[in-house]
Amino acid sequence: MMTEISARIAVILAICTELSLGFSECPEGWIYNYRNARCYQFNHFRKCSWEVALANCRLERGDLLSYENQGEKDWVLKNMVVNFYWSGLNDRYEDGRYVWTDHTEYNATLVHWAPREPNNWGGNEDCAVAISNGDMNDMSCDWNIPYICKRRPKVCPAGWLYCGVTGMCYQFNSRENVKKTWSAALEDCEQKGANLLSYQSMAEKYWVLSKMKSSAFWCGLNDLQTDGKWIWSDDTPYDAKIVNWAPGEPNNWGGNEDCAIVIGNAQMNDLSCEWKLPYICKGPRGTKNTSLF
Ligand SMILES: [Ca+2]
Ligand SMILES: [Ca+2]
Ligand SMILES: [Ca+2]
Ligand SMILES: [Ca+2]
Repeated sequence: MMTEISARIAVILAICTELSLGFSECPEGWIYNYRNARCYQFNHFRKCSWEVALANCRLERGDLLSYENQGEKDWVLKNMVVNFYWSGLNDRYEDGRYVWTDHTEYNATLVHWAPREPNNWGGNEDCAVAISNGDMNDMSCDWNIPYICKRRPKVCPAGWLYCGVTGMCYQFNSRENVKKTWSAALEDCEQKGANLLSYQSMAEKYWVLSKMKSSAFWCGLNDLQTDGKWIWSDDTPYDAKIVNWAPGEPNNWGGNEDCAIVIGNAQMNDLSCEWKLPYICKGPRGTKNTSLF
């Protein structure tokens, strides 16, 4: 049985990875390259000097383009729509010694200069452009030309896990001293700019299960308003296929079970909301204006 579940999880996680293609972990206007987990901003039509380009990238917690491996370079070239862009490659500190601004190691195979380049024309070419045919050329840093920025994806606050499938952050609160009743758990998540866990897709559910390691956690599912009518606290639509109650559940035991837990075996159960249990917050979908994200 466990093997079957693990196999199913493995399959769905594989699908997750594929699905994550459609979800961006990057700031608006940046595109995600899932192969190396980096974000890129292609400024095809915004032209500026090399120094301004570098400053612009750094303002957005990034750097100018670098080539770390052939796969990355191929991907970048495919996304170019004009002939050349500023890269982070430069020899401003020591003529002829080229370095990347983001400290990527210089790899002569990847850099591949155009014929007779770098020629340091006029003794004044210290910044390199990446050409759409894969070559590079040194130019005067003062030219106003398009540029490409590169950065790491957005990360979650410390103690939260990022799910590429949903683009959201999750906090698993399972330590003995943080267990809470359902409403106290919801309030805690809201104060963090989040909400209790919801499942919007099977992919999300299996991602959560893969991080859960055993135990049971409060999620946002409840029938507090109308008994038997289950709703998610963050207004995610209820989907019976995704919820998957344990056999004989929800049984509203003692007429008093209105809050649901997620269990490590992918099933759910209704319990009295007064139990103090571990809980999972999911953000940034919050009902209060405070936000960590
Ligand atoms: Ca030079
Ligand atoms: Ca040149
Ligand atoms: Ca109930
Ligand atoms: Ca029950």
